[in-house]
Amino acid sequence: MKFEKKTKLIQLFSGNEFLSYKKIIDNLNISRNAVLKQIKSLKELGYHIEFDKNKGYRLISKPDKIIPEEITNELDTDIIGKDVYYFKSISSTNIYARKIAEKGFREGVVVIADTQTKGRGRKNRFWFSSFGGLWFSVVLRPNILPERGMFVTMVASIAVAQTIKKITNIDPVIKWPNDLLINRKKVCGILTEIDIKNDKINYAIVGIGINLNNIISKEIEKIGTSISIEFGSDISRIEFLKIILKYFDNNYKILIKDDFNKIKKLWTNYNNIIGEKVKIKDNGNIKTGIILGIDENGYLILKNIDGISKIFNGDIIYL
Ligand code: BT5
Repeated sequence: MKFEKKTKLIQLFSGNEFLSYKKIIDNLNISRNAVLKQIKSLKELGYHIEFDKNKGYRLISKPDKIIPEEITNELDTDIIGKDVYYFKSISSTNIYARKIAEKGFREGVVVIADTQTKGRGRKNRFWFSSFGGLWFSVVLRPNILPERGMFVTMVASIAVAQTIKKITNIDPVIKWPNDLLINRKKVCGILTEIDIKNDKINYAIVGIGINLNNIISKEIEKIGTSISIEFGSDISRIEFLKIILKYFDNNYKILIKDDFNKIKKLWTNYNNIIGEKVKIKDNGNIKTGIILGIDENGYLILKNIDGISKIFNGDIIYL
């Protein structure tokens, strides 16, 4: 109930006009005292609200805090982002998302945290997740063949690329299989974990880590950068996230309609790896060759002296 009122009040304030007591009371169907309480609680969350005794209340600025009601407010999606779970700090959003997926929560749930103490990359590598970045996971239940699971990562990476382009006008590059780069440095990594039951995808957890306004720690300075560094100023985390969720929802709907060609096309817009000479490392196994493209399952097609090989995991090193 409390949650609904706050959401309504935030919606009312979106118009950027002064709101009289009467208007708030009529819309929220609460007492004058309850209005004061709601305003106080918004202020405590960091909303800057001015008061004029003749005109009423007006919203001056919103905090760059992750507030679930702000994410769901006017989020125009069909599947992703209907439910949001927020944590100030968590071990890993992927771990929590997996727990709730196991419990049978519906698809589209977003788990987000300001910081992660055990943020993970692939193969259990550490993922730096300090305040200011976007660290979140989405629970999905795509009805596609398990061997096409890589497309889930692809639709997420395309959504992040589309958002970067829309907000900053910078053209990021998607580096197969799960990185996004700006000026050859990593701004985003994606960790997709898929659970298969009876030869079907039971759930997929898509963990997305984006260096937005966070500081890049010394350990990764040479390989990583943030979007705010490349853009030149900080960006609202909530706005950025909402645009990603909208693109992600659109791309995901294309995926579950089985339109893989359309996804491959979108993905190719942010990719120029075809024809590149690369080395691919996977668990001590190294392959060198030229990239011919990706196949119908999203696997990389590599041409080397032994012929053609298909690769579904590994780290690309450009030669
Ligand atoms: C990834 O792994 O790139 C996947 C990262 C996924 C993180 C998200 S955050 C929300 C969700 N919850 C989690 O616990 N994880 C997901 P990989 O390709 O293995 O890259 C890992 C490597 O990237 C590390 O070994 C470092 O070299 C580098 N790295 C670590 N933190 C970074 C950061 N913040 N920015 C850029 N590079 C980083």
